[in-house]
Amino acid sequence: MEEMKRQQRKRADDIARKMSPHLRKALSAESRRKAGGSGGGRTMRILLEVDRRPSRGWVESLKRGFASRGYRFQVLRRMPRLRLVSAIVSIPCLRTLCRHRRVTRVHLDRKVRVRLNVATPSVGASALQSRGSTGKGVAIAIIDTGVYPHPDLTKPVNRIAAFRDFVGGRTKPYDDNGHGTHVAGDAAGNGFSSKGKYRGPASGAKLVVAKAFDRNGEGNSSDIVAAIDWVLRVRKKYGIRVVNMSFGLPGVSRCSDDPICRAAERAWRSGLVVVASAGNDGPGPRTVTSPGISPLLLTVGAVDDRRTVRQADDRVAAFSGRGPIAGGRTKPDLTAPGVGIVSLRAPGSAIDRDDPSARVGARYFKLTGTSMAAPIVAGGAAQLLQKRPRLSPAGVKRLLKRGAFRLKAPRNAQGSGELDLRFAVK
Ligand SMILES: [Ca+2]
Repeated sequence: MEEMKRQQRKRADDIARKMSPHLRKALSAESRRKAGGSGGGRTMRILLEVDRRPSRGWVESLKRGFASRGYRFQVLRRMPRLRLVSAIVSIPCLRTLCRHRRVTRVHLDRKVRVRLNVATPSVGASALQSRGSTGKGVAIAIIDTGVYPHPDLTKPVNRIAAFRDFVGGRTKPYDDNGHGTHVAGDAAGNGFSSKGKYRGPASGAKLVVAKAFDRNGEGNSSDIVAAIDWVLRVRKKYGIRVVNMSFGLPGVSRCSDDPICRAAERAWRSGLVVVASAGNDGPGPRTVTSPGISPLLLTVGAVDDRRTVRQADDRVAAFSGRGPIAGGRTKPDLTAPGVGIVSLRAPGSAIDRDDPSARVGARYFKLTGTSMAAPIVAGGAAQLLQKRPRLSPAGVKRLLKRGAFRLKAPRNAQGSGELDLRFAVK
């Protein structure tokens, strides 16, 4: 009797240990609902971490095993490079999965949002001037709401090297939200439509765009990790060195609780500079969103440049996510302009319709948020990598931090300071 109880406890512990906190929460909410009398036979969208590359054969045998027990187990995607499988499962199946020896962790497939702050009233924000190198020969991957084929990206030559749609499966570049187009321009717009006035730092870089967020700026974790898996697959083909992630989940304290954060770290370790926004939940402490909470990644907060070229008067924006992160480590790593940033407009997109007052002429659009600051740093990283192609991600991070302009602000607000690429011009 005692032995049986002990075994039961151990099994329960095993299940609890492998479930991420959000999945545990969702499951207990589910059992409360059941107790209330509604439902039964409910399913959940999950992400499974396994201890090695999930082969097609292994996934098939898992499916057959569950089918024979009458469990629901519908595989959505298999991501071999990230050792992840996304699926829809019934609750009993979920518990059985947690006991599987090759399953190391099970996450809820959460909704993630690209996060915008309110657009500022029309003020003349200065775009970054190109400082010599333009990121030529380097490709930046952008995981976002897509990209509108704006002339500043497609003329005089088309620099959108690849586009993949994880939301609607379309093959030609589009952006029904507008966020991703702005982000692409923040990093790599060439000012074609403005005689060079509104130009991102990497105005000669190529772009590889994965659409993982829908018209409302909302994405499934499973689509985002699938996008990261794709970037890893095509990185050699397109020369990808930098990945931009202008999105984040609030309230995650450990990277191991968020499969996106884990996947981003894997991309970093495989040699890609992953730039993540700090999020717009400041100014309180511990407000950096995931994957920005990863100690490994290059996490970027936003400053208000106060419409002057000099950096001495710049201030960390109130909304910019602040550190520290778990273990008391400092975050963000850097800051960059993120208030009233003029970049590319995607005509007819959701944000374009929502706020016509943010339009700047016919081709540009003004937005505010750490979402804008991160790609400016991603563009800067591409410029640096053009000059010094042998730099590792850690090397890029170290140099950008060392060269940053120190503001009068705490480390957990500005990181090492505001991006300043002057050191690389010499
Ligand atoms: Ca300034």
